[in-house]
Amino acid sequence: MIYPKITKSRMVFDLNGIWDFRFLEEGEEYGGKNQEGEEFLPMPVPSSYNDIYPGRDFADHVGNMLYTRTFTVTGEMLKNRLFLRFASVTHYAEVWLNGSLLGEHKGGFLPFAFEITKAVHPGENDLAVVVNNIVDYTTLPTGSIVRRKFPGLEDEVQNFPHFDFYNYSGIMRPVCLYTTPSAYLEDISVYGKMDGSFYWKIKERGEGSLQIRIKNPQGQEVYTSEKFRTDASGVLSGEGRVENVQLWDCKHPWLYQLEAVFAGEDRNADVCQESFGFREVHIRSCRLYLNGEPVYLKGFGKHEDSPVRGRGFDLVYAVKDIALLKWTGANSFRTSHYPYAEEMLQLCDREGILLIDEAPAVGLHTGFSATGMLGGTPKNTWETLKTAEHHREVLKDMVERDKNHPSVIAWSVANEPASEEEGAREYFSPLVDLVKELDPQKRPVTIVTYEGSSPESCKVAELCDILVLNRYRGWYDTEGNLKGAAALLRDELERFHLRCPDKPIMLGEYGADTIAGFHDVNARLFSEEYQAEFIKAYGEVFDALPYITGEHIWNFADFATAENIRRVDGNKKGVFTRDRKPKLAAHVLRERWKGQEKGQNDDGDCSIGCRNFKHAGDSL
Ligand code: GCB
Repeated sequence: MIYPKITKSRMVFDLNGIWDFRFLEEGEEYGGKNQEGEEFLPMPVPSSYNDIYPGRDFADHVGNMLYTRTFTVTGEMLKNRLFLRFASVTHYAEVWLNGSLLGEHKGGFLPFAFEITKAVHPGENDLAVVVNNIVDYTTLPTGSIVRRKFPGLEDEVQNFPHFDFYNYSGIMRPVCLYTTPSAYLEDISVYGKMDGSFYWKIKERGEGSLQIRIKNPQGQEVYTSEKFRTDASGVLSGEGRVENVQLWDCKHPWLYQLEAVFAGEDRNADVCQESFGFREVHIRSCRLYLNGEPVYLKGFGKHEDSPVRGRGFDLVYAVKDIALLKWTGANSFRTSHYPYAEEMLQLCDREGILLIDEAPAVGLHTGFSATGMLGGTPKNTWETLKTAEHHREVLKDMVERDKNHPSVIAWSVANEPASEEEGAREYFSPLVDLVKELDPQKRPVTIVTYEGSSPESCKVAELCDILVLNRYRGWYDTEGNLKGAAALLRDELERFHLRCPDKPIMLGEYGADTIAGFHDVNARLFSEEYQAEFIKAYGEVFDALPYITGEHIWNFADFATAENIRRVDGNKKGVFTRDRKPKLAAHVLRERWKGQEKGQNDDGDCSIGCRNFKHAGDSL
């Protein structure tokens, strides 16, 4: 899917702003028409709707809500094809245009578009979106609906998310209209290798001729061709090579641009540009390599989360987060637990940040307790869940959307599923194969696993190219005893290494809830000192084990969760507070990560080979 950008042939019109908003009652159908006397509230788009107005009933509404607005179409716009695009609507959208149903979309974190050329007229047009925020055993992420009875009261419907982040919803990412000529480019796929060779594929609609141009990071044209192959399904492809290639890495994230010019029979050419990098990701002998150099991943699990806007996309927070990430000396993060906004990935391409791009598949575990926490033993998860088909769809859409980003160095198919249960391998094996088949670059694929899935019980380790483990020794168990926690951690990592001696292993999550400003000389639970000591204790284990290829701390910043007695005003495992102020741990990490940088490279290269792999090599 091509990101909407103004080009020589395309216009883009922003539909962000204040929309009209109201809840639909249980059982109320929208039907394409506003009713007399309906009252609407102003609602900013993009944003999560939840925290905009006071009231628990408001924030925790379960079911449908209605967003409406009008927009004007000009005669000039209708000389082209016109599309309506949503970057995400969480979790389900039914889109109505001028009283008729245009289409629907399931899945809250990936874009979708409809051609509306024939459905609009010059002048004002009515747009309405019915949004549903229910999570259950058919959605990703998952959840459960519970109807509770209270004496003397009406039944109450509650929706329990099976995940530890607030179920923010609404139109949370930008909405726009864009135009294309009648014959147009539908998708561009492109990547480059270290030797300067590059490969592209284009899906187009309509007959026409194609020209490909490549510009180097300095804007000079370095390649042009009109030659291509056409396969049976009409996909055009080709390859080429540029001389003196400037590789993409964390220190020098050089971006090239492919320009495709597709001229239809009316000679009205569609022109689109796509950024890409020349870089290679490999795994060899339990190490991850970027452009042939071992890379150690330093960073965080994150969330798209900030005060007031919830999960609503916010460029200010996106840029600030990358700045803070770099300030700590981090080089990477995981888009836990859903694909992030496209603009964030573009920023990471530009800033040289490495990403593990995660599907919104969290909560695939029937042992979740009503508070959304992993509280029980999973039972028949893989017979109970009805997510397999939707999981395929979101993986397809995620790879389709994000394939060209050089910052994406690996895919995560799911977070903390019941991977120790019978049926897990059968569920995941076709999904991992699907990602590999769809990804033109064949990047590493992982399934992020939790403590219940041990080296002895995990059913999916062999499916993963890299083992990404979430561990909370010293927090959810062995709490307060960091020596014991470190010993348990090390023992488990050794057992995983014995089982999969050739696979790199990294910690995808480890962390401790920490109340900013809460101090204790004895490093007690919840104090800033405990979080700092926790990070140091884990760091010592990693440094002693050569096959450890990365450390992602949970979490970059404090974030909102569903209310429950294990959370005080949200999840406080942030190294930064929710408003991005550093806790003590931020300084500790900065010292650790920036220190490694100095030890390794005098010129301050934080990207590659941050850990000393000399001894690691000896032991392999
Ligand atoms: C996990 C989950 C993450 C939670 C975290 C926690 O294992 O992957 O979503 O927020 O633990 O803080 O408990």
